[in-house]
Amino acid sequence: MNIRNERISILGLGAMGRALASALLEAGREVTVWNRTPGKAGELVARGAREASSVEEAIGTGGLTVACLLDDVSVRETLAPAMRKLAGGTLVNLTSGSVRQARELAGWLEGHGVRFLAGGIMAVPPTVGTEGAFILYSGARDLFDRVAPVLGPIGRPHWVGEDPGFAALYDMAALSGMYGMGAGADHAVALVHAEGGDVETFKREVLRPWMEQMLPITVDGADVSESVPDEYNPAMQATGLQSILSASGEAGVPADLAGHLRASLWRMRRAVAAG
Ligand code: FVH
Repeated sequence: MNIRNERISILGLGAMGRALASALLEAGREVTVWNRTPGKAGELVARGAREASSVEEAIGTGGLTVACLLDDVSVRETLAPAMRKLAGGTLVNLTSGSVRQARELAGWLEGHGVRFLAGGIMAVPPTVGTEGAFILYSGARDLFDRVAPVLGPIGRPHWVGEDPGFAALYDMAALSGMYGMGAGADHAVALVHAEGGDVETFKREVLRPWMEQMLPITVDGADVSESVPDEYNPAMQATGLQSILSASGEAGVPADLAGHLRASLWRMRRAVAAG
């Protein structure tokens, strides 16, 4: 069989599971779907997917099993009764979780004779299968090489190492960056809204170009040490953040994020003062 035509079973038809199934069907893959609560497969079945009435039935269609469920607990609960069926097969877990959970899941599955690849989805449901989407994978390289062309249609496959915890590690770290950026953008918009500014004009003409200008500098400059670059004046930065706090207070907008950033800058100032 052409590897690209390997059958794929998807466990979980939440927003993400449905987007994955849709992208795979679009690419002509043979897809079987299962969801704990029935009734979510209608549109996918109309487009050619097969709906399984149990996890065992979904796994039993052969090929690759992909889990995209709420969390690690739901993955364990879903797979546990079906482990005998899964033995000798391959599971790709695209459910978000922690590094330890991924490593323990790998051990549990491998103990039952299941080959395992951990994943992290760098996309949201509407961007699955689009040019920018990519999927982090970690686990055995030979397994990644087999799986990558099969699951390629959901997003560019990117292997991050043999350690099954690494996909989760990079996933969580990247999400942390995204949430920080998102919280900053939300706070910016809340400020403009509270003081009577035109939010849409502000987003288009100020926030977006400003964040686009700063994004590469922010990512390249991210640092785990408390060292301070020569051109960076922590006293000025801390004073600037105090101005954001003041502006937030005047507008009646909570400023927890700016407060945390100011605390971090004061740590830097102390580090500089201590030599
Ligand atoms: N949606 C997103 O933007 C993000 C993007 C990055 C990756 N995440 C992760 O993807 C996993 C699934 O997310 P989702 O968006 O599909 O989530 P929901 O729409 O809430 O669907 C949850 C599915 O999980 C099933 N489920 C929940 N608990 C159990 C359980 N104990 N046993 C079996 N299945 C369970 C649920 O089934 P049901 O409620 O319909 O019966 C849904 O199929 C997730 O890890 C994100 O962090 C998405």
